[in-house]
Amino acid sequence: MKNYHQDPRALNVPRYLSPFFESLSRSLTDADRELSEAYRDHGYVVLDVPVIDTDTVDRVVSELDGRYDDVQTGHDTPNRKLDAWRESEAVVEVANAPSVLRALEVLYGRRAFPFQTLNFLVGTEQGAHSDTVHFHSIPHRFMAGVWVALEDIHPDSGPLVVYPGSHKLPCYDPFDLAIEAKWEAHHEYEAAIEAIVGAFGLEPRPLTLKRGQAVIWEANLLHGGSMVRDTTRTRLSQATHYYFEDCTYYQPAVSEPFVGRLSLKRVEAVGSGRVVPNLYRGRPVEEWSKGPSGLRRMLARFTGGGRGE
Ligand SMILES: O=C(O)CCC(=O)C(=O)O
Repeated sequence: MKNYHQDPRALNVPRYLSPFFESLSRSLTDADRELSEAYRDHGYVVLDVPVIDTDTVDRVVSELDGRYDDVQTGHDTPNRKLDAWRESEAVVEVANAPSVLRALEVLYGRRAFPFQTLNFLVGTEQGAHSDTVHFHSIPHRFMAGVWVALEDIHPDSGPLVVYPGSHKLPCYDPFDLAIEAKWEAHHEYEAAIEAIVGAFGLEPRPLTLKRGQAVIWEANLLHGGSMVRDTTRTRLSQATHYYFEDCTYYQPAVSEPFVGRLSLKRVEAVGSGRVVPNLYRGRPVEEWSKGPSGLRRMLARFTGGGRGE
């Protein structure tokens, strides 16, 4: 017999979202319950204490000096580095900061692990988006972003912005937005989200964090980079994306789940490089795809021929 009131794993739903949150949160400290309620209500929480010590922050900055390689909108010098964790031990330490991993486990009731890092030298001016279009999970919402300030963020440097409460919107995927499920459609995705932000009158909130502070955002929280008003300023920061154990990890931007086209993600844990298996009901997804494909099975059901497949 399941104990919904005591076991956060009795449902495949993150603890902060559980219908049984009241009873599940009785085992939490007051501070952890408040953290969970703020996350549930606003879609993000700022961890007030510096979660990363000064020495580690300095090491990230020096280890990445001169090693940025991508160019972000509006800039002509390299200013972004994807998966620097493969080259920098300090980046791994930031991604695996014990206070962040602990907060994620409190919020979700499952163990989290980082699977991607992005280091920024300057503001990104990235359009508002929800991470659920890039990385989602089955069960849904077991994904979170954490952004750490590696210097005091100046208001003119293009701070990260969040749209409080926007995580309560549907998790829009390309099909919902009537755009093609391909990476090249990203500009159309951003245009659709911009129109939705306007329709609901959602207001961006800039986060001018202090060095070593971190914000955790919910998978579906709209966020982006604000305008860089002073282009001489850096905006040193690290965004790390986290998944949770025992899920299937997929990329909605290039998936058509209803017709069985699920673009699974090959997920490696930052630091160990361990490949984390895509699990569905505790079994590797590959085992489920043996036999008739999801699509054939589904069509068979619709045409009444599902039995005996
Ligand atoms: O740092 C920013 O400006 C945006 C980061 C972001 O959107 C992300 O990492 O998902």
